[in-house]
Amino acid sequence: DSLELSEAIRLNQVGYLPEGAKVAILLSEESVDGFFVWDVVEKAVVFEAKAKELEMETLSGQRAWRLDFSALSESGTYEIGVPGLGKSYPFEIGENVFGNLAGASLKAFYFQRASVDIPREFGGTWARSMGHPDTLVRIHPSAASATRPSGTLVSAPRGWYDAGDYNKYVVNSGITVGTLLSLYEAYPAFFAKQRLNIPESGDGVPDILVEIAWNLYWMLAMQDPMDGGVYHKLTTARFEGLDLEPREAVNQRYLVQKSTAATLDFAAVMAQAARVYKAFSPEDAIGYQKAAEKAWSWALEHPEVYYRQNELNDAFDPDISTGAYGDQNLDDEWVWAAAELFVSSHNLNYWEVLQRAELDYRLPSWNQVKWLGFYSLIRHEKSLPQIPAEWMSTLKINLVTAAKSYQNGAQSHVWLSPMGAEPKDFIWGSNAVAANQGILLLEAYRLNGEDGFLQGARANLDYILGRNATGYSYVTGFGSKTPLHPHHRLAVSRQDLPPLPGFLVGGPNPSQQDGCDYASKVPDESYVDDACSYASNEIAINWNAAFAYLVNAIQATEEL
Ligand code: G3I
Ligand code: 9MR
Repeated sequence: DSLELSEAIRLNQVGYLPEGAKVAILLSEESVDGFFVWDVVEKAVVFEAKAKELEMETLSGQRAWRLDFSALSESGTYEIGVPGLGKSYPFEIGENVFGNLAGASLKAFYFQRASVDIPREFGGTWARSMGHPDTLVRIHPSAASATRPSGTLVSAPRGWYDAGDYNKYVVNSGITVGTLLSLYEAYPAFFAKQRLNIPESGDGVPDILVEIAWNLYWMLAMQDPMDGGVYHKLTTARFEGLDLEPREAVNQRYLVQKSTAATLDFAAVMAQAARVYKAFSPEDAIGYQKAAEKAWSWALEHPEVYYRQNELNDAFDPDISTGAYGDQNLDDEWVWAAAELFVSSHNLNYWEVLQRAELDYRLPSWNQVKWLGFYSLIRHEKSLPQIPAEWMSTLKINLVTAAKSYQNGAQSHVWLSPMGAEPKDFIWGSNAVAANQGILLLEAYRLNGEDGFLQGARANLDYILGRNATGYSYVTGFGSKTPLHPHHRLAVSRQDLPPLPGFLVGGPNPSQQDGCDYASKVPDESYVDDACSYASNEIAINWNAAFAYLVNAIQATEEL
């Protein structure tokens, strides 16, 4: 009880579910004997065990010890104590330990809404005035067409801000919405009950779907009604100042060039939305399906319209310097769109495209969306008798094999999570790599019920929430040591408030493209909680979607 706090004890700062693995990692060059778990409320030691030295060292060469208290399953609030060394941050054990976090990870999307006030009733401390009505968006010369010449004003309101910036990008919106719709499709019973306290709540539609519809409304307006092509993004020419509130960020916004990537991602999302919303708003569902088919037709006619921002700037004014999301390989976008359209329509034309696809596993990211489509095929397998059993079984074997290899990776390094086994995991947005690995493991668990896959997914949640090389719980507002200065305009412009809660920051990224002042270059330590750092400390909707999937699915699985 009299021990001082020690940051050398790394653990999930939110907590652990009652059954299953509960492990903390202690960094210590000195030999460690035992540890204990202290019940903060009862003021009593409730568990004692030996620390076990790990064979591996951290990437920066520190000695590490495994503190395993899996046998403790009683609900409560605890701290870990190591005699002579210190105590951990507090954490909980309980059946609903991730319930609030699961909700907050989705409520975060509400805070990202463009074109609307966030009133106190729903935003609490983070109430704010609306910004970006987006009713007078200008057609950029790169997007000019006969019916919409350069300078034409188009209305494309609502949607979510992409990230720390205020722009809206179709490609990144695509994977975000696809991930969230799949989360709903995988665990509908859980979402029938979950409440997010958002304005349109309570009319029989699950809140997660209500929130997603806010973004679908905007996405529909990104399609040119004349030809079905989809504009790549809605953006200011340059990023707005970092300290501007939405209402103060008033530079002209543009619709920029149509692209095949945006159009295919749009087709995928709209096709998935068509089947998901059918039961709740049949008219919207019909509109989504039509939009998807129209987009697909445009893509067939324009299969190679890439978004290349430098070339665009050579040809048109004003120059555009905001997020590019410029993907130069669209094989995976075709597969994703074809898969979602096939699941929703059963039209064999789409199956022909799928048939030609390579079935190798690829971890999803904004520029690699193939397995969003394959997860959907697997999820809907029973309603797709047209697919040959052998093809389907190869797909599932590839999924399980990939999951197995991530699961094995967890034994190879100090943090005992699938995340971090490979240095290549540490890219811009590495925390979303962890989340997407977790999603894969959960998909594998759904396929064959092997407990190791579920434990692997949970280990990545442990990693994200504090059992890692920096000791941060990487989600704003959840945990004891958590980002206070995210690269998030909504937060930077309101220094009087704590950062908005429920946001996953990008995480360790040794490329350090922002040139900020990092304390370490070691891949898993290369993170700085400074608003300067867009390469390690920004927030983004695609990352939050993957995280929301992970934490909601883990909580949902516990409640099944
Ligand atoms: O594709 C190459 C790969 O071949 C190479 O091996 C690897 C080595 O690092 O780099 C890969 O390219 C990276 C690319 O992402 C794809 O992963 C680039 O280095 C990296 O700089 C790039 O980062 C992207 C970043 O924008 C800069 O363009 C992030 O993924 C992306 O999440 C981020 O998105 C931004 C938006 O542009 C603007 N809004 C905020 C958002 C989040 O930061
Ligand atoms: O705020 C921008 C962030 O959303 C992007 O991810 C990042 C990389 O494209 O760029 C940030 O904007 C910075 C710009 O690139 C360079 N000048 C400083 C800007 C931050 O205020």
